[in-house]
Amino acid sequence: MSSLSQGAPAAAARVLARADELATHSSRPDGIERVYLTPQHRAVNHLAAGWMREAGLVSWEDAAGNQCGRLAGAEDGLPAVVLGSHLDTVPGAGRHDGILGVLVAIEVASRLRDAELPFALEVVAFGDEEGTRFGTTLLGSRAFAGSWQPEWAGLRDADGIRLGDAAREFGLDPQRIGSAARTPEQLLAYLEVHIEQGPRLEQADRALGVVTTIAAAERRMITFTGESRHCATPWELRHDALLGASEANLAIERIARARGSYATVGRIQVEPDAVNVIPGVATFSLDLRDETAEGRDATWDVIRDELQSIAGGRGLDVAIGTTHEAPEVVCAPDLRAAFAAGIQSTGDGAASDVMELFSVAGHDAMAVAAIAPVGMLFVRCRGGISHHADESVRADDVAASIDALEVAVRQLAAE
Ligand code: HGY
Ligand code: MN
Ligand code: MN
Ligand code: MN
Repeated sequence: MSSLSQGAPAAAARVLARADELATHSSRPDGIERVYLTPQHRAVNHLAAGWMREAGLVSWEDAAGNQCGRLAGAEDGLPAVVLGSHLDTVPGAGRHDGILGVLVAIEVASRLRDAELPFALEVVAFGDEEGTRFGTTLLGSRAFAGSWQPEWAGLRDADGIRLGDAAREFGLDPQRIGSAARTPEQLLAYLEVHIEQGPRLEQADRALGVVTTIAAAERRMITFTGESRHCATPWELRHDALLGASEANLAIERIARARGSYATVGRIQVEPDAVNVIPGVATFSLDLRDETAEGRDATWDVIRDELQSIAGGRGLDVAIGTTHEAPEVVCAPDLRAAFAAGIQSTGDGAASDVMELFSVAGHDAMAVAAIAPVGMLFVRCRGGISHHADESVRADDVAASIDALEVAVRQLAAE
């Protein structure tokens, strides 16, 4: 990569060092897990606030626990271009998913602190993108985008703690989380830098890529109910819920692969969970995605019919609950062009032939799209590995992403 800015390598080194520091704030000794409204969330908000202030931003924590920073534009009260991503993680996470976008944004804000932009420049570190603790997703960015649901205060984590009580413990007023909402008038655009979490950039030997759309996604909890019986029960009298769920899992894989959708089963729970008792109840989560809501829904229709057929064939009941639904999000053409110019400035191809790709992974941009045009820049990650400790990025790619984001923001300022 020939045309990096002079300060880019040092900025990239600072981003990687800060990512290492954030990684030390984990609720588990054996790896990274940092979830919403916990002491670890508090610790990384504090670090991010300090780095934002060092960069010249005014920093505050909003009513939903998102850490925000703002650089005023040429005048006060201007609408903002927001740069952001999330600081929470999945269990056993890597150190760059979400974190990279927040740290790169802080670097770019620091570079533009005296630029007298025709808009305010904000950095937002969202507190709950993954939904690890309470099972939903995008809680921080949905509050930011005005789509917080008051009933979410009643969500419970694996220990039975209500989100509202956790929020109070964290120092927030659970009744006011929704007041974190921004309005469309306050935002001009949202730009997010994120690791690709897939192998396509690496396979194409590209450092950076522009995101076209973010996949349509749905999350469901599926419960098969049969009869819990002694393991001495003859085969012909059994109604084994776990065998029904197991057959369903393999059918989901077969159907989704054949249709080019992405499906992942997890959070499997069995009752009673004993060695010598036939499971009467088996529950699992299903995360289903496709490039469009139409494609996702068509795949779901086939899966749902197959679940009914499996249940019928085994004398089971099947119940389905939807816990999350998001249509695909199309990234704004002018933001895609701004990122293309940014990539071109780093020497990673001409603007006309930058790599464009759709995001299978979900991102905070999906929520913010409700109130602002969004754009995303993907950064190559080794082997496409993510949601795993082996997640890693190259320093020169991080350097390029900082330059590309700065050029993109400057291009918006020049428009
Ligand atoms: O689920 C996702 O794709 C994101 O990592 N939250
Ligand atoms: Mn993630
Ligand atoms: Mn992420
Ligand atoms: Mn017995």
